[in-house]
Amino acid sequence: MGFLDSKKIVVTGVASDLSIAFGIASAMKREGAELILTYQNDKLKPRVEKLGAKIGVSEFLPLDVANEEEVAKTFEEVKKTWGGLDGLVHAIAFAPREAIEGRFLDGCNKDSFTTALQISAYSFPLLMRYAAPLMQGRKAAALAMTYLGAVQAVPNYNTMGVAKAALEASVRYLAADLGQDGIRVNAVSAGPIRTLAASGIKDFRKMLKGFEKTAPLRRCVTIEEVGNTAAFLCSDLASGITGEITYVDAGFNIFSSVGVEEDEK
Ligand code: NAD
Ligand code: 0WE
Repeated sequence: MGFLDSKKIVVTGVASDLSIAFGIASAMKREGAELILTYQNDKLKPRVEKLGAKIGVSEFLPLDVANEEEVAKTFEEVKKTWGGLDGLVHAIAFAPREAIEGRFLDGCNKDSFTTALQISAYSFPLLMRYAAPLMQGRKAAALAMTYLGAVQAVPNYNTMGVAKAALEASVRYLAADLGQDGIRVNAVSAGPIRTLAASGIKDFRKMLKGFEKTAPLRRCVTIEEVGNTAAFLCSDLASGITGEITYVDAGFNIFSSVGVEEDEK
């Protein structure tokens, strides 16, 4: 049937039908995976259950990465349900508003920096501490979502860029550490997509317009495209790939802005 037949995968980060995680879950389901979707809190629970039902998923667990006890409990439940785990998708990010707008130093304080790094970066190795024991001896794979702001200074992305840099380094250290257990660890770096996390970000529409002008494919990417690449990276088709950051961004990252006129930027 599909290239993820009989794979058991936990997908975090679904909040709406625009969520990148929803694109990933849809692609994975289409390719034959069995999924558990996690939801951040009780407010999101009914929404995530409804979205799951749309794509034929009926298993859900609570997961707030700020609550380490809950993380432990949730992976206990995964173990009870499946006995093991073939895949984990991390599609979680949060920084206080002040940390992702305006001048970098104005929004970068100990609290905002700590929160951004805790929720958006530390949470990946945290989840892997509980997931890895369930992934032993079964060609498992983990995947995180990142953004260009990790490696280039993108206006306004600010402290989130620092967090994504830590997340990308975590991908490499996890890959180095877990390779001996047959566990692969990768990330997808997506181009800008209008999701809940992007809504309300100042000048996001302008950014999308500029992106469409510059990207080799002259358009934005979709959650379906990100989903297909994520599904591939978690499948045995990608058995030789680990520690890698794969760009799904219509080629945007290959360009430098040197020579771009001020009013075209
Ligand atoms: P989204 O708002 O749909 O998803 C963000 C998710 O993070 C939500 O489901 C939310 O519940 C979850 N989350 C936040 N804090 C959490 C916590 N404490 N515990 C558990 N879950 C928590 O937005 P999205 O754009 O789909 O974001 C998913 C991932 O993709 C993020 O890592 C984001 O940085 C990344 N990304 C987004 C874009 C973009 O332009 N939208 C581009 C590249 C990468
Ligand atoms: O990773 C992200 C955004 C993640 C995010 C979004 C929010 C909005 C609501 C993290 N924290 C919060 N906190 C909130 O209070 N992206 C890759 C999307 C994004 O965000 C930007 C971008 C892009 C692209 C912010 C500034 C500039 C570009």
